[in-house]
Amino acid sequence: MTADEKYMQLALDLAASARGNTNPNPLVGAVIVKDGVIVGTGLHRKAGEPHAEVHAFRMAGEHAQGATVYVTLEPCSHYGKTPPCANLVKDSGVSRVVVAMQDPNPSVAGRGIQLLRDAGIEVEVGVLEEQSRRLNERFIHNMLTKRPFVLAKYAMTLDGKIAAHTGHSKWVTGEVAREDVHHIRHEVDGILVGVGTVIADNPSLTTRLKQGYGKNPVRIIMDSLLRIPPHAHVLNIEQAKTIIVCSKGVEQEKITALEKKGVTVLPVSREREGLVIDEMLEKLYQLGITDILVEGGSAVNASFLQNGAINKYVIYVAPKVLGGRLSLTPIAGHSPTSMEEAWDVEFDSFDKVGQDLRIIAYPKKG
Ligand code: AOF
Ligand code: ZN
Repeated sequence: MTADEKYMQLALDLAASARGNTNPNPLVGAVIVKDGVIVGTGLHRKAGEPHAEVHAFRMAGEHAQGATVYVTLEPCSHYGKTPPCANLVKDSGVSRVVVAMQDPNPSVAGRGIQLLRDAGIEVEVGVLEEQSRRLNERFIHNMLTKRPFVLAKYAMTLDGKIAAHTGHSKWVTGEVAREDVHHIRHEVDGILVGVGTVIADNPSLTTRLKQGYGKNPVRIIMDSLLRIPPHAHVLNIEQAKTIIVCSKGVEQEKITALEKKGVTVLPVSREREGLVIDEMLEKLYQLGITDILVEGGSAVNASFLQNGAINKYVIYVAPKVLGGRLSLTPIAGHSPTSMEEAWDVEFDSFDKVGQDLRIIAYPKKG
């Protein structure tokens, strides 16, 4: 690792520590180094609070003169909730700026870098860029598509089953893997299941972490005909907010009854295969949902897959073999006739979590 990479890695680590707290804003870290000494560090902790650079320059004070600043994202050039950081960097007296990646936000998009270069400051872009892109995969997707970033999560046996044919599935994975899922729930804005899962399991879809600090995502239930049972746990909005996505044209009385409970009802168009996924995602983004953990069942997973709407897979594999022609599998939907119809993915990582494996994969690009 070069010295630049070492300091950028520190900035990335600082940024990552706020994972789940900055939505809809990105995760950003900054490190200021003068003569080999770290004189300032900062990170963006929460949307609406100061940007990473502000904290770092406050700490560095006059030591910023002639220093190098490392930032994981191009300093902003716009007046948002806070004034532009590029001006702050320009006026700080630093002599060199190292940036991991350009800001995909159309209000910035290279203008921050240009402003600094125009001021005669040396700017280097692209140090640990790939890591920075991974760190802000959700933010980048939001900026480019105006849709939430979708994570598909399921837990299966070694032979690819998620439940017995009766629907019994408690439990596929062990305690450590299940706790891991609660960490993801804490980080995302929304958690989505189909009404079939609500009817079968009556889950509460809240975050239950041993440490006790978990935030609850908004619960999103796909229920085109509003079949949700009146006493479903997810209709108790004292625990967490709930959005029920139904088909346009369902009876108004059903909608009103749910709205009286404090639930948001979101009608979207319906096509032969079910609710129109892209329209739903667009509307959810407009409601402020920047990422969604899709927790099934297999019909819901299939509609996301078939619409090319899965952005990341988080898959747990348990050291168990269930067998059974009628056992349930993670993704249902229409049955392909050949392997050519398979969706290609790329493995990113695999880890052991307790007794189980966790595989992270991404849809293959291009
Ligand atoms: C952050 N934190 O450390 C940096 C950001 O609404 P605002 O004023 O907070 O601006 C948010 C935008 O600022 C964000 O979309 C990104 O383009 C840019 N940089 N944002 O939240 C930071 N450096
Ligand atoms: Zn800024």
